[in-house]
Amino acid sequence: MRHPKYELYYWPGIPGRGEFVRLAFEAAGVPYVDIALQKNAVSSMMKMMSAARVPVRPLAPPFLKVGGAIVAQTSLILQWLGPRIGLVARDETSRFATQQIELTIADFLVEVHDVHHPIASSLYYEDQKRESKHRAAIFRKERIPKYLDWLEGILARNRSGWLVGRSMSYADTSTFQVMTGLAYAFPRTMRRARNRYPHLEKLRDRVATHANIARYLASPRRAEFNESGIFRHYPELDP
Ligand SMILES: N[C@@H](CCC(=O)N[C@@H](CS)C(=O)NCC(=O)O)C(=O)O
Repeated sequence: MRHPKYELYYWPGIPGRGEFVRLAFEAAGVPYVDIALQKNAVSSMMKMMSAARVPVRPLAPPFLKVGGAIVAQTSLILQWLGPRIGLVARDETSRFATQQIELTIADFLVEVHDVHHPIASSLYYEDQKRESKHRAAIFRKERIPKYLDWLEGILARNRSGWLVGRSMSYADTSTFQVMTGLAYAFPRTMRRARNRYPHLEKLRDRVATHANIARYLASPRRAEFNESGIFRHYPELDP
């Protein structure tokens, strides 16, 4: 199948929200140009955001450029891309269900980010540590179970082992990224909760061992978690 040239614009050096789009391309085995891996990635991205000849320019990365069109917003990028790269079911009900999960994951990502930046993204973590600690305690106790119990319940009801329908979708690759990100940022919390999410753990392993994803994870293209991204490991936030 012939594909257009897909160019993914995102910050270099962090997985962030860009990784959710990368995982979709990698799972589908569809080639894409990762601008974050190129020289002058940030200036190319900034230029595209401020000067693209499109009626609606992106407010923030990630965004995808395909010919003269630009699609921003992670969930929308995946919704747009899913059918084009064969990473979502064909029927409308399943497509909406997949996107419902993706939008919910997007909500969760905001909360994950706000654990280490509860006051403002423009301030350093060090300047909001006290508030972070307070927020992290509630996040660990209430918010992780809220979202993961919900995902676990979907998997428990769908006998295929995937979140929607009978094959892997972008909701599965995104859930994989959430589970690995949480294990990186909150290893102690996640270890303690291990028995609570058997279906999610199985899904994470199933995605990780999918041939295309396994190849990607072992490649230098995989963006590793670090303390500049959304999922950050600060031991004091995961006692
Ligand atoms: N809702 C958007 C959020 C995009 C977003 O927050 N991007 C971050 C990086 S992951 C960013 O660069 N934000 C800059 C800003 O908000 O000023 C999405 O899901 O794509």
